[in-house]
Amino acid sequence: MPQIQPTTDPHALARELSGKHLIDGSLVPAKSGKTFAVIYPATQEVVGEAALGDADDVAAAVEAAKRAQPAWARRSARERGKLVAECGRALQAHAEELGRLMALESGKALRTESRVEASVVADAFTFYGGLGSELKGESVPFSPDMMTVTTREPIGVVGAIIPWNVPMMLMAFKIAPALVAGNTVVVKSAEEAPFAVLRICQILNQVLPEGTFNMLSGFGPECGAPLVQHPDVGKVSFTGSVETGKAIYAMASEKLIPVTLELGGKSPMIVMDDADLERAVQGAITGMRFSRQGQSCTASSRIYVQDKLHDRFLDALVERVNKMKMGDPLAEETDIGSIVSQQQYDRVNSYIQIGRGEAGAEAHVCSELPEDPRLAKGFFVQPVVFTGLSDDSRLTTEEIFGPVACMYRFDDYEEVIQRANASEYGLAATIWTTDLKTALDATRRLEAGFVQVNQNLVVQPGLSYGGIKKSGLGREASLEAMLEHFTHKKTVIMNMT
Ligand code: TXE
Repeated sequence: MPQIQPTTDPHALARELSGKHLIDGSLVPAKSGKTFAVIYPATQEVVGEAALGDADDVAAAVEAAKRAQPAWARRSARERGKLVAECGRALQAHAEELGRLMALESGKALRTESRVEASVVADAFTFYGGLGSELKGESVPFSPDMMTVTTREPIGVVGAIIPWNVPMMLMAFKIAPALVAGNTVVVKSAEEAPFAVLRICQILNQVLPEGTFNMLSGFGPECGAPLVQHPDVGKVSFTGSVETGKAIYAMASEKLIPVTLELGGKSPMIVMDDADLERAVQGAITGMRFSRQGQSCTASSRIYVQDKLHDRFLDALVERVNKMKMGDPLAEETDIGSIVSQQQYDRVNSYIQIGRGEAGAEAHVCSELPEDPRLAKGFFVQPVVFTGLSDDSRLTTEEIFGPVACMYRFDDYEEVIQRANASEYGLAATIWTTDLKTALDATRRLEAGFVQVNQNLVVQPGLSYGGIKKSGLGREASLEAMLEHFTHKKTVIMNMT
């Protein structure tokens, strides 16, 4: 396989990757020959055509993965790990190109978002590559005449379905552990952002054996559903909406296969009166992922600020967000890029309209829309901080997935814990306080899979990540994720008598 060279022109790369799946080590067109358009959401210009996958393409990709799996599983876990770590190094060499391609197809700003995502991807491969020797079992002292041990076995072919908001990172958190564990993989990319992940596959393809890793582009019902339903797919890992997660869970239940579901959130951020104001405001900006137009499942979209600090916090937040520059996602000076698609743009705007119409609610609109006429058709939404929303407002209860922060005033700690937990979701939560006792109590009582005190770190390789309640099932990004979600445990009993 000739080594592919990094390029800095994302437009040329999108054209080069157009019309292709990656199956069995080769870039191939869809069996139907059909494609669909991919746009630059900052301008709506068509940047390429992705292969339109369907059940026939799924069949070919799963067959390739199934054929490759036994030989891959026969390699030692450490050897698989070494190859996965080598993928990490290759991806690092392509990080800039991947960041640029991501900015082009998703509208996420290059400097603040897309480039950062590309480096986490390389990091995830490096992290999991080092975990080969952790695929170990236990010895159980069951009887003096018997040797009783458990081993970790690969599941077989894993199906991964990814969304468009951080597709490269979410793909890495699925496929790197799956591969180290001895599985082979078929990924379906998100229709909005198929090229950067396809480029990653091309890079992996230089290192990994043919068929271990396959990628299809296409739409959910036509390409995602057949992948979940395919009889040879033994596990599905999905990130996306609650509705689609439920549909995938139902399909998987027909086959009785395990699933991991990461389904978004409505994460609370609690700011106590004694918090460090500066840090908390910065935490709200990072936590809301304004730089990604709020398109984050962990977004701190419900911000509860205690009475005494409330007004100062609001002023400081609005002032800071006002300083963020919205503009061309590919330009270095841009802090905030565009929303990913017309559909998401309409959806976010409809929530803003609902909020504006709510009695007592006030919208504090921040930052400026880009003036550049080239971006006139782009899906840019000005960040909004709402105050005065009711606890049962749709903006309080539903995931908006846009740059819309909802801020609430509270007086009493017990009251705010209840309000924070009064959500169908349970992905992330943060508390900001200088009182250790309050901090510790909150970490115990907040209903979320990921709780942080005085910080808002993004997902990192090594830290288990996932939600409770409607935020999903299972964990990602950690050693536990590899062991629990990409292997099955086998008990082996040897009678020595
Ligand atoms: O999600 P979908 P969409 C939330 C967020 C967003 C909303 C809608 O609130 O506004 O979901 O986004 C594939 N069988 N999140 O419509 O439909 C689809 O092709 C198999 C939160 O983009 O869930 C894509 O690859 N697959 C989230 C993936 O599922 C199917 C990230 C996600 O699409 C399918 C994204 C089917 N029947 C959106 N239907 C997070 N947790 O971070 C669709 N897909």
